[in-house]
Amino acid sequence: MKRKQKRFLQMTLLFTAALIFLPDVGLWSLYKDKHLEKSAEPGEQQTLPLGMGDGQLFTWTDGLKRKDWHDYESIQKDAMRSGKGEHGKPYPLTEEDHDDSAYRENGFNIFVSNNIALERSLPDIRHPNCKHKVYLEKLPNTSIIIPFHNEGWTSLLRTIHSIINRTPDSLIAEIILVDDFSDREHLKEKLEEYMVRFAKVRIVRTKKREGLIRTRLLGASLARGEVLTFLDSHCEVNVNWLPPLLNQIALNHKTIVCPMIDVIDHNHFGYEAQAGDAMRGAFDWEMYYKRIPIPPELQRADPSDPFESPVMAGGLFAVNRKWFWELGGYDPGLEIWGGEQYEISFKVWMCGGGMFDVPCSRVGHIYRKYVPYKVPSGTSLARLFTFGWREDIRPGEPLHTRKFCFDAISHSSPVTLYDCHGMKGNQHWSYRKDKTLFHPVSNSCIDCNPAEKKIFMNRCDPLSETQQWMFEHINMTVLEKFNSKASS
Ligand code: UD2
Ligand code: MN
Repeated sequence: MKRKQKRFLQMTLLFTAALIFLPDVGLWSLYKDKHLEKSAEPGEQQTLPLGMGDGQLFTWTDGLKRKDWHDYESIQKDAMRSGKGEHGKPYPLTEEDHDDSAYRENGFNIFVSNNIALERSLPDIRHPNCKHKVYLEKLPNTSIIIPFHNEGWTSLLRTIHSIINRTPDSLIAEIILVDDFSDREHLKEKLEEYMVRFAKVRIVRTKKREGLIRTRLLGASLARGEVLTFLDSHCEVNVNWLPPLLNQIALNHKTIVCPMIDVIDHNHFGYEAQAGDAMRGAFDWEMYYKRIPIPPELQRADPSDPFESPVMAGGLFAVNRKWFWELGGYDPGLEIWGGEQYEISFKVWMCGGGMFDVPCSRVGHIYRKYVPYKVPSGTSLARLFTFGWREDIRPGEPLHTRKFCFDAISHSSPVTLYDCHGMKGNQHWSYRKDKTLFHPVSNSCIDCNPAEKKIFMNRCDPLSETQQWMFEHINMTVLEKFNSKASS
């Protein structure tokens, strides 16, 4: 073959190879776009093969452009880190480090917090599918609102550093630290001086102790971002945590979204998922927040997709700012701590919105050993609503905050009031359809002597007038289920 011909052939081959394999211009890119257009349902998130996300835009059949929001530079930097507590590993504790004095001020081990890096790395424990998800190219920006009351210095700083390092700057409108009348010295000028290095951080302070609900409200009232994102003051956000939250709100603004809340151990600061990981929020008769498994009929084909949750844990969520105020924000009458998560959750559902947990967004939170801060005297944290039916019987107001319960020890004993123990047993009562109050332990019913104004236990006799009681607001389904359980 002549030299010229050979060169020509070489060039042709090279050109063809380029056409096929170059990521942005070649046939490959044509194939890729077509493939994406075909396989994506409108509004659905798309899974991409590895390595396809570098700054490219993908157009969906809904006409919206999406991109890979991962910050690979920061991921790389995190991967290189080494030291105690890095990659979310437990800090190696000695006996002395465990001393109770380390916990007293914060409810978690501040010694350990002080000894691990403020910019420590975390393990990426998201579902593998999250690595390939793309989100809207145009996402709303957000004000990140962090209320704090006497927070530890390093736990607060680590919260901010993790946000700055793991959040695309263009998505942060501002970070508002709202001080709820703390008295610790490090939270005054020292904090202001430290935060000067972060252009987007603002510090505002309440004029008296308001509690976390009104403190969040103050932050929200000053916020200018399109979305409000609330976090506790002892969190560490994980890789690419924000885009999946904002994406869900961008698709429907009447949406509240929560990240998966991971556990930062209050002893050694090891980082891990909560037991059972993705679960739905619920509450019990005492209004205690609970997590329950996602029922089979609600399992999604892709477990990394957002799923609906009836109530949120409380502290970590994002919401469209205008919609938050349309919902009326929080009830400002709620004191210090607790209950606000039910109020906002119920309003979301009752006002035609929805609430989602987003598995591809993960944020670590230090669950304390005990509550370290003082609650002003006379403040009731339990003023809420209540349910009209339960297994024990408590006298007084219908809020069930009294701590005395009906108690009987035998089939003929008087009915006494005793501290509620919640262990059923002698305080376990059945409201029966025949209007008697049955006591499974003694196999007898509550009877009374109106003349002597006394109540006592007696052999059950549904025909006896003195054993007839008035029940209000009965849920027959629950009642029957309960009675059948009690008798079996
Ligand atoms: C959970 C929530 C929390 C909140 C609370 C009440 C999570 C992870 N945490 O308990 O966000 O919803 O339930 O329902 O979902 N704070 C103040 N003023 C106060 C008391 C607290 O500003 O008087 C701050 C505190 O510094 C923290 C936040 O409010 O940043 C939440 O308080 P917490 O951490 O004591 O509540 P937590 O996590 O036990
Ligand atoms: Mn907290």
